[in-house]
Amino acid sequence: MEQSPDEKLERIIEARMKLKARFEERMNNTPSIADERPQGKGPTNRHGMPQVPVGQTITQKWPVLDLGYHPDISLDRWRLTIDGEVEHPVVLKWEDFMALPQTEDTSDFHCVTTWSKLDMVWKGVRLMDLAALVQPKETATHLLCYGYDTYTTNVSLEEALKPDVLLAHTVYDEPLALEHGGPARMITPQLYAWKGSKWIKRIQFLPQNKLGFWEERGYSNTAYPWRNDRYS
Ligand SMILES: Nc1nc2c(c(=O)[nH]1)N[C@H]1C(S)=C(S)[C@@H](COP(=O)(O)O)O[C@H]1N2
Ligand SMILES: [Mo]
Repeated sequence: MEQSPDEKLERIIEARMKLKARFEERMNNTPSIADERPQGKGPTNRHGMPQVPVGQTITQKWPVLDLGYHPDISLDRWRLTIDGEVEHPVVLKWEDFMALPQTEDTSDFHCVTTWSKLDMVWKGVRLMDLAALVQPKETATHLLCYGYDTYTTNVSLEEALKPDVLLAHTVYDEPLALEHGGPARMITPQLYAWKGSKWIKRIQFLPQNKLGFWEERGYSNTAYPWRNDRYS
């Protein structure tokens, strides 16, 4: 039977509570929150880390970094598949995605090529809320995210379910530009930014780790900015 919007929201909220209980301790023990000797400088950020991670320089501009191909997906052709090790795989259309709980958050963006952009104002859907929608099985441990440009990148669930991980469609109150991954991209403020796929098309839950595009080419599997964890 079709669920009403209220029933859907209820289900997401309940599933979110369960996921939080299941992952909270692991999330709080990740290096970007729990490291006793984080490397970096400046005042502490909201996770207790120095604002500027080791080896990073602050930029006001926002450079564009990708494989050189910017796939232009119109909103009516846009689809987001969430599948793999989950109870309820879905293919979302743009309207379905925008009907999910929306989150605004201000966070920092750390690129492995040594620039950081602070206090970026994002709006989008929490990865946690998408996970609550599809309900990862007990066996799920990692995500592999796919972009419309053929990019892939992997993230562990204890990183992906953090509250600042968004599928963002808006930045500084404007629709996300194509060159920055619009209409929707993932962001991972507590990891180097290559972990956030631009032009996101598919999120696959996996029962084990699987390396993505850069991870297969010598970038770190884990990508912790306050450990200078750039290469494997
Ligand atoms: N789909 C896709 N996502 C991607 C990339 C890419 O090439 N393709 N590059 C990554 C890298 S290396 C970085 S640093 C950031 C850059 O995002 P920006 O171009 O908006 O600054 O996107 C990441 N996400
Ligand atoms: Mo990057």
